[in-house]
Amino acid sequence: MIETALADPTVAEFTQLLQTDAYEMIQEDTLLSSSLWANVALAGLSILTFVYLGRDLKNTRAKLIWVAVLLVPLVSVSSYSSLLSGLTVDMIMLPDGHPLAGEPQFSSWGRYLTWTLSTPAILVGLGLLAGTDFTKLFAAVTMDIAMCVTGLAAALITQSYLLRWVFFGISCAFFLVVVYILLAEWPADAAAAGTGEIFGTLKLLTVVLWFGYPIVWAVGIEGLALIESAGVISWAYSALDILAKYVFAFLLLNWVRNNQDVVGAGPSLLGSGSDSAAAAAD
Ligand code: RET
Repeated sequence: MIETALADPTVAEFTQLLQTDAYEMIQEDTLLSSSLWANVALAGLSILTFVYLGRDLKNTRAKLIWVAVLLVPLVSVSSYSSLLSGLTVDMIMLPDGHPLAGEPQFSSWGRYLTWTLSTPAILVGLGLLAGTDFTKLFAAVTMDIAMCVTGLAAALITQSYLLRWVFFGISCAFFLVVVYILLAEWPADAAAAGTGEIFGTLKLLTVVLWFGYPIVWAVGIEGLALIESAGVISWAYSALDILAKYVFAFLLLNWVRNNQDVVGAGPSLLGSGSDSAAAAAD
């Protein structure tokens, strides 16, 4: 059956037509394309700034945080260029039951894909700042990747409206684990490492802004379609990105640069000794 569909030239032509439509839609929609260009420009500026700010970092942990922070605009510039070039956007047909079913709708699915790389970098930066251990960092990063991948699935499902929301729910569950780690686990680690104050500010910024993403998804074209303009939705994500990525990363790197001694004195990521050594000591 799949072979028959693929062999049918009308299916291939239809898909290609939708992709061409998506690319042309970006070019013709000033609101939409400006939301993408703004991020390409700011990501470029951030890369230059962060390279400059990281030039004389001394200790390993500070350098590691710098690598994580620098990854954020590096991924972003690739992400937004791919969106602009039409590579990671499509027109998709939403399933029956969806308020916009029956009409091809714009989807910038590449966003979810690139969050799979940028959000772990943010969490690695925060986890290192908090001086957390490898287990908690691993849990936060893997749950976060699962959140992005299931979010991508929710956005791409076209056969069932209900299934879109099921995947949205699964993604939210992973998200809540990340929020739990940020709010309940890492603050104590940060206080012990002497980075409690800056961690508190960045934690708050992160949690508040990250909640904005599922809200935009839910009210936008992908979800309930209360907002139907692809340009407005794209600007909402782009504005969140500007604050959650570049402003966040700048604040983190700037603090690390000015407090290298505190950062360097934090505990090792793998703890002070092995579990067997600890057990033997007990
Ligand atoms: C989705 C939809 C499904 C449910 C949830 C979502 C959460 C997304 C988040 C994205 C954060 C992105 C950032 C990017 C920076 O590069 C996938 C929208 C919970 C929290 C900070």
